[in-house]
Amino acid sequence: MALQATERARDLEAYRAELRAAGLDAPWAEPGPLIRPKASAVRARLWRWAEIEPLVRRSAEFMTPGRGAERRILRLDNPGVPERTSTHTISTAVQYILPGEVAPAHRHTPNAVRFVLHGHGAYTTVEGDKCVMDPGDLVLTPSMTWHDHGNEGTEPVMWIDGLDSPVVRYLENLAMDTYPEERQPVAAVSGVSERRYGTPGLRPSTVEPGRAAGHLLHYRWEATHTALLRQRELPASPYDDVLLEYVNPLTGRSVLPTLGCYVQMLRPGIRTRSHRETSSAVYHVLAGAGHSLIDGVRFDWTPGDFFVVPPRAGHEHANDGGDPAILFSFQDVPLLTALGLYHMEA
Ligand code: GTQ
Ligand code: FE2
Repeated sequence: MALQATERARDLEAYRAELRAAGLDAPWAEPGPLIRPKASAVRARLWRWAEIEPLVRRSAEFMTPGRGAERRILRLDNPGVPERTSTHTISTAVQYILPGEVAPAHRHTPNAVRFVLHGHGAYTTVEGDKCVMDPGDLVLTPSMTWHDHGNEGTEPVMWIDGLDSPVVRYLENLAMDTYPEERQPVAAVSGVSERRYGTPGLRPSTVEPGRAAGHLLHYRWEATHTALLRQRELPASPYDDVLLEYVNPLTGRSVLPTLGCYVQMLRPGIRTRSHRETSSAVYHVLAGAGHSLIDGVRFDWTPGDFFVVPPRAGHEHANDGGDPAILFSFQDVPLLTALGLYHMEA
């Protein structure tokens, strides 16, 4: 009997060696279930603006954007996530550009978004459409659209970049091109996408050709802020209070196929109900003071701070001040939704 068992084990070993040589694998030969749940590598964490800001300013001593040195950025590095991104699907960075500087034109497969934090006078040109940006503005650079930035003002400008590069890398399609010149040509009129698509309730009957076609590229803070304030007295979500998603006005869908952008207002005294989502999020505090509980760990935040909510982590937010708290966020909800994997539970 014992001999038979040893013989069988020896035969199995030999069989498995043959499988390996044939490029095959028999998962039933290992103990445990076929589909093994994997814990998230993403950790809940907070980055303090008081710590980030001086380090961003100092980066100018060591790096100047130009040809071959594309962007002066510092990434929010999540310990545990390979490739130094803020969640497994979202790369977040703070970009810094001084008066007179140009971040040269390029294009790449990842979709990107920027949200301006400080300073006036910078622009992003997207496929020839020059978007002059002010604090609180959101500007899209969809996949493979040519884009360059510059600061034509008198003060340094800082913004947040959000990219779906971890997803594109996973899909093994990371690629980029540099434009033959520092800047791409600019259309005779600026803000073309806003002129075409920027009036709520009115849709143009023709869509221009090109990679940026059908996209509103520039969402201004004034409109965003007004939209939040106008809902101050309306019923809102028990989980997020007044939460707005930036959408493509032509389709009503997320601004980018993988990455959603959101802004929310936690009214004074609000403490939201806890929930879990299959998606992950990177939050940035625009105004107010409060805290979030993420899987039971308390993170106190003030303006400029960033924090990450990993997939399936329970999270709730509280406004601890007397003024509205405003949070901006990048979330991979559209990606999970497209895959039929977006779920939320209280
Ligand atoms: O501004 O074009 O944070 O290409 C990372 C890659 C910003 C940009 C980033 C980029 C950019
Ligand atoms: Fe870029």
